[in-house]
Amino acid sequence: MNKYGYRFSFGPWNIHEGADPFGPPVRASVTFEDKLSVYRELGFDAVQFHDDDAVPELDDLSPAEIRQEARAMRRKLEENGLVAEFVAPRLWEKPITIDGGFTANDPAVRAYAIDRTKKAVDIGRELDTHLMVWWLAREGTYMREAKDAVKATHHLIEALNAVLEYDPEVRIAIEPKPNEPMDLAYIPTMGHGLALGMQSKDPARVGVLMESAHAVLAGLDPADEISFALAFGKLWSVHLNDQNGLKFDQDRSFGSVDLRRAFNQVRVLDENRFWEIGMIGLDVKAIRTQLADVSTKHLRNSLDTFLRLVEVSRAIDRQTVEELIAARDYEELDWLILQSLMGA
Ligand code: GLO
Ligand code: MG
Repeated sequence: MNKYGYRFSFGPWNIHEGADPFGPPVRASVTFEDKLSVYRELGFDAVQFHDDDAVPELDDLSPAEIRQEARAMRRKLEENGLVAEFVAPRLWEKPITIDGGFTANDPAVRAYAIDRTKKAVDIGRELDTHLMVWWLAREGTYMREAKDAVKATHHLIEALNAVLEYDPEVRIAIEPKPNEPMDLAYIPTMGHGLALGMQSKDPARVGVLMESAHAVLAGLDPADEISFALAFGKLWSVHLNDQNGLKFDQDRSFGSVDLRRAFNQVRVLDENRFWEIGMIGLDVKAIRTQLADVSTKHLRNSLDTFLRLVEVSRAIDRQTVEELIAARDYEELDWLILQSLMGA
């Protein structure tokens, strides 16, 4: 924990081998244990888990075996002075979920997706977190005519209800993304995620996670997406990162593309005391060219950028800002912000 009371998290997938669709891995794999040992060194408090990061091959294990492995993972966390932020069901890698899980046309696949998600809930209980994240990777289409979007939306609500019923304590944060891997995703924005949650049986237990790159890919401003969810008390986690325009999901270091955009995300989180609400999750990737022994710098940079921007935001004179707003002198306000970001 830092002096502002923020807690930081990232997922084991954020230390990675650097493969891309055009080339093989360029860095050796780091074992899960070695990854765990760098969290504290880098100033992080918590681990974001996919269900199979915590319990590999869980599809082949009995419920009792799953719980046992999850408990062993919890001990590893404790040994490293860490906690779990959330568990996310990984529904996008298995061949049977090639055309979606919750929204697959095949009812057997939909049943698998719900069942797998319940296993992820069990893992969360053992890891002492009730927060789940649903990144709805393949819930969409490559071909618009391939699924009935009305039915698919109902299937998503059915899945929410089944999981909310399964565990009265679980809270589900939907992580919207407009595309990739699918061409068209069904839940592209905060608004879609929130609307879906409101249709569930227990809207109080469905919220959202805002990822900066996903908002940019949807043509939206991440700070406004954050604010919209905060206004309803529904922002339960964030994946801060950066994104250079409308292209593949880049997961660049926070603030590395557009510092003003990063500043505004920090500003709205800080003005709304987010440190009392949730953790600052980072979902950042080292670029492919980075050598293995220095391949955690994207995490260090992102965390430091966040904390530096908290300082910048708090140092801006409120009174001056209010006077400029009252005078509608937004050009001077612009200059005040730019000067602050330039360290003037
Ligand atoms: C991909 C998503 C992905 C999720 C993670 C947690 O675009 O951002 O990294 O955040 O799988 O569910
Ligand atoms: Mg993410």
